[in-house]
Amino acid sequence: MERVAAPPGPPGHAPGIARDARRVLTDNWTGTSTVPSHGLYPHQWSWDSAFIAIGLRHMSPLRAQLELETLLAAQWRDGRVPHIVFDPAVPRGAYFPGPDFWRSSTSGRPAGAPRRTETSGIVQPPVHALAAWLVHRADPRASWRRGFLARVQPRLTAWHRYLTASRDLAGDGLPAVVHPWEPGMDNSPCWDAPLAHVTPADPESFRRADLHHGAAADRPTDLDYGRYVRLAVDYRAGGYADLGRPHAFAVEDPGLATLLALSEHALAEIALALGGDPRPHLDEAARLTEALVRRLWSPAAGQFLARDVRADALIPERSAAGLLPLALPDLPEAIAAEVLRTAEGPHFALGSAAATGLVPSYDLLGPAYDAGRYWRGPAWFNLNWLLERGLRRHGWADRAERLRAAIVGVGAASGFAEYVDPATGRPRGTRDFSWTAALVLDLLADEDPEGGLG
Ligand code: 2M8
Repeated sequence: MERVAAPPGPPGHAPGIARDARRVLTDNWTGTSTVPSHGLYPHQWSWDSAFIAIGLRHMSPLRAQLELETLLAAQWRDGRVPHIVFDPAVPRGAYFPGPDFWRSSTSGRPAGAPRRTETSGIVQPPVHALAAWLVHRADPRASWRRGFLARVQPRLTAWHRYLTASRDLAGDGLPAVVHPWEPGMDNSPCWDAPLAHVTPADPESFRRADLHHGAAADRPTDLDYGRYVRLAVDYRAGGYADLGRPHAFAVEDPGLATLLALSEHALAEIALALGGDPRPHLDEAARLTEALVRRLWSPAAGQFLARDVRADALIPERSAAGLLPLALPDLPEAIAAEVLRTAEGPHFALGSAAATGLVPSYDLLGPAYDAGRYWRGPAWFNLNWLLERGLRRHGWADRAERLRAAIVGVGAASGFAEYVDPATGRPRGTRDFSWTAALVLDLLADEDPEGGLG
């Protein structure tokens, strides 16, 4: 079995890794933001930019601020932060679905899409307030000088309000996603059942661009792609309206809800720093955590599960998103202990000496597990970075340290791969992937990793 090199020692012993990670972020910088990777993803992606800013702050706090401000400048009037901001300098056909597909400046007008910037019409998880707070703390003087927090605060608040108001499709206090790309884990087996009744778009009606850059065996199938296109076409036809219209796909995802609650904690810190009242944000974070436990916690599974809103039922598939609530400061300790037990058990093998120590994106024992295909098994660095925070948050410092070393070691040895086989560390997807480099850089930095949160 091919195995990737062992993790390195403490942060100070890895100058070569930090240098290589910085090089990736420099090469992928466009002047106002960072592409996830030049070939496969040549525009700005929403949650990528948040993770990228978290790493960039260690090499250029100013660039990290710009990264977030560029994204937020494309926010729609209804508060949504689009999942892609298209770079007009990139050839139209370089990525599908591109600006000609989403047609945000026309089809998105009723929802307040910008007139001059083309974007997609769906969203991704709200990691942005957390990123903004961490970026501010990296160089508070530079941040105050530019009025960074004061500029981003209203936009971040409107973004959260969009998710809690316009996306509470079940009326149960949790935001729902209306497309499998919105939780960021595009082709997770969790979406197989809710997607099954979606009629795929005619394969002749679109042309995939991803297969020019990625191996077909690593990427979603044509059938799934047809369904993604159908859902997006229908959403566009409805003017990207959320409430009061039917959605063929509507799911509550524990990963997205966790990141919203975590970002509310960050908004509380931001409000306090700006001389405001943190309480509304702390109350909102507590409300979200309570709803997460009430609606998505499965005592039988020992983890959080996604909920199919149309069927009003939990989806019986284990995704690593169901472990992420560990990152929440106010998660009841008994539940946190149970989640840890599941993470370290046979389904996820966190810290396993027989593997890389990274958690897979999907259940190692699940019927759909595939070590190489996108979000159906491979280990992703952003999920592991969030888990590392969760372990530390709940006082499991030794485990956090082992996971930190694994992320840094496997990330660097894989050439900052987009994702890896969780057993062997074999790189998959694209290389020199921005958020892998950024989060490795972040874990190499010697600082207070909590950023004061909680
Ligand atoms: C992947 O998603 C895009 C669609 O948004 C794609 O497959 O073309 C996902 O891994 C997503 O989480 C990520 O943000 C994006 C860019 O890295 O790529």
